[in-house]
Amino acid sequence: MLTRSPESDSVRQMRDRARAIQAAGGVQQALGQGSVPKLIECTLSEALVLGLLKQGVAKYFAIFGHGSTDLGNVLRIYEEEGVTRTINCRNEVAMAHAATALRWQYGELSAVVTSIGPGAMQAFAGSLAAASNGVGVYHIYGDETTFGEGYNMQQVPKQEQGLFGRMTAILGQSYVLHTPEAVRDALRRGALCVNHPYRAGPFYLLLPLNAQPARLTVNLSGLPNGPDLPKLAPADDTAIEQAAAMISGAAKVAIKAGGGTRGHDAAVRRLAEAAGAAVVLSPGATGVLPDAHAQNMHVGGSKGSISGNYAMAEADLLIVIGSRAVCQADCSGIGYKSAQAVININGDLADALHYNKTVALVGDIGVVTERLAARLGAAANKNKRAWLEACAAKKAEWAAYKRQRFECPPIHDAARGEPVLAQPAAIKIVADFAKQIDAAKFFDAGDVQANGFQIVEDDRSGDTFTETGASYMGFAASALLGSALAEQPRYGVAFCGDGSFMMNPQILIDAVEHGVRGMIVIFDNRRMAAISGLQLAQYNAEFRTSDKVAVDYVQLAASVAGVLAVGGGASAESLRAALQAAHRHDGLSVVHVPVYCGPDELGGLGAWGQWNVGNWCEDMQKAWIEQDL
Ligand SMILES: Cc1ncc(C[n+]2csc(CCOP(=O)(O)OP(=O)(O)O)c2C)c(N)n1
Ligand SMILES: [Mg+2]
Repeated sequence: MLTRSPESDSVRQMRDRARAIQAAGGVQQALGQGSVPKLIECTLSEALVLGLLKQGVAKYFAIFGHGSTDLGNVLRIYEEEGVTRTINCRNEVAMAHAATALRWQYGELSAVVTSIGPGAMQAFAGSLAAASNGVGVYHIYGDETTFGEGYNMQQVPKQEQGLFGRMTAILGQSYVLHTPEAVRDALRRGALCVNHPYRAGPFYLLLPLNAQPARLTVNLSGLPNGPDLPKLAPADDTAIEQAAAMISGAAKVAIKAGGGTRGHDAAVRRLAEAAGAAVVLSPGATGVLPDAHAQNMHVGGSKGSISGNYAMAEADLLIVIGSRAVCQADCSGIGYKSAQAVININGDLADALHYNKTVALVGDIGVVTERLAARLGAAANKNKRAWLEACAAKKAEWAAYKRQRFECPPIHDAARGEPVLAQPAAIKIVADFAKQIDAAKFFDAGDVQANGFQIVEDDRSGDTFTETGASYMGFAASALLGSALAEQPRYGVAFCGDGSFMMNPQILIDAVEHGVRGMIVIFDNRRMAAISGLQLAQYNAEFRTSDKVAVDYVQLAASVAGVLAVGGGASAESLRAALQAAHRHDGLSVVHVPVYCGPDELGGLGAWGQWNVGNWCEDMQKAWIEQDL
């Protein structure tokens, strides 16, 4: 039995501070009222919690260890006084994803807390998703002691100091809190990193075991708030006018809307309509233009679509907005075969100058896009009619192609010996259901993700969160946990492959423990089919991308008290019924859908672009060298 000893003076002082902050409604307010003095003496752990509070961070995802017990004790007391909330998780990769999703979906900034060593390594791995999608999250890891009295268990076993700090600094920005008073500087750097206007990412705070309980005098007024930055845009109209003239003079204009356009729906639409441009979406930008909008050509890129890739290949003028030109988005650099010039709208100088022949419009995407649209004359879109008609014909072709697959009856599956739904048909049913119940959709990797961004028909950004930056298997299911700490949680549906689900099944327990309402749909083709598909396409043979172990996912999920698990069956009707039953459950539900895998072409949605991978590299690179862009 664990017992608590009476609280020491220092703990009582900490509790009093927490109580005063709670009563005042925040650190700043408590300072204003004088209920907490500006200069206090406390531990580094508490100073960090107070500094984060000033930046609006009061939510923590944690797996504690010997590397974070002191910080854990502060979080316990602050939670008991109603100031912070900490939820305990079961896998650091999964909780890093949850924190990423909380910021990405709801805009709520939080911190991930781990122990030293393996816990930190796992959270660090998971933070690739935050880094790749430009999502700001604080990561706080226990770190080796600063006295160097000998190796600490779980540190990197080398005669070198600060190795975790160096490792993490490669992926994001990092600060080793070697000196407790440095917390002020660390939090100033962190605030900009996690709130950066166009390149936010993870900020790692390394907390040495012996520094956590070290006491310091901290000036609460001196701890930095989050940055309050104005939107930036070009100071004069020279480049905007140049871009407007290029648009008026071009016959075939395509806009490539990257992930940075999310949330700038109105500006993108206004520019597209004023410019008479076909809009091609990056996989992560579905919904930025309504699906049915005549100028929405759907996704374009290595996977792409008939219409999206047509518009990319044929456009003579390319307008890139908020894209960092990831291989999947621009066919590894050879997607714009006819483009004579580029207008690139981006906050980041390097991204804005990624292509040659570019007029770079550097600044806030919404502001710059609106300014360019306003500069276009009423006639700018008049000479684009033939182009938009050709694009519309391709969109109709893509719609018919998709419809054939959506309406495809169950196909005989060799592994199961019976007919089951093909993955595109099953995903479409679930995506339609999610729209009907106004749920957020999450995707992570594999054919489920690729088919997913080819299928979803969003009318605004913010309805789909597809982790296209890192395609991190396990993100989708884990992302549901973000809602556990959201102020106003929205029902979410995670679309998971069987392979991806088993990367992070911890959500089954975490979701119940922390009261998540949502659904996981497992599209089970008994393999990592996206990779089997690549192997077959490239080398005509698959290798080690499937196994022979039958798993009863319904029984597995149902073994967790509080989870409702249902079989989706083999038909559209049975799947719809299962989704309804699952949605009625007030908590986490899991729907298992067996899906077809095999050579039938109705089992997939095809790949319409190129990719610099495997045995395609030689041809791809030759084409890349020969093109000027
Ligand atoms: C953590 C992680 N490991 C490996 C990969 C490489 N990878 C991409 S898709 C994929 C297979 C996905 O299988 P599954 O989730 O079952 O989806 P399916 O393609 O079968 O629909 C793999 C191994 C990855 N993206 N993430
Ligand atoms: Mg699979």
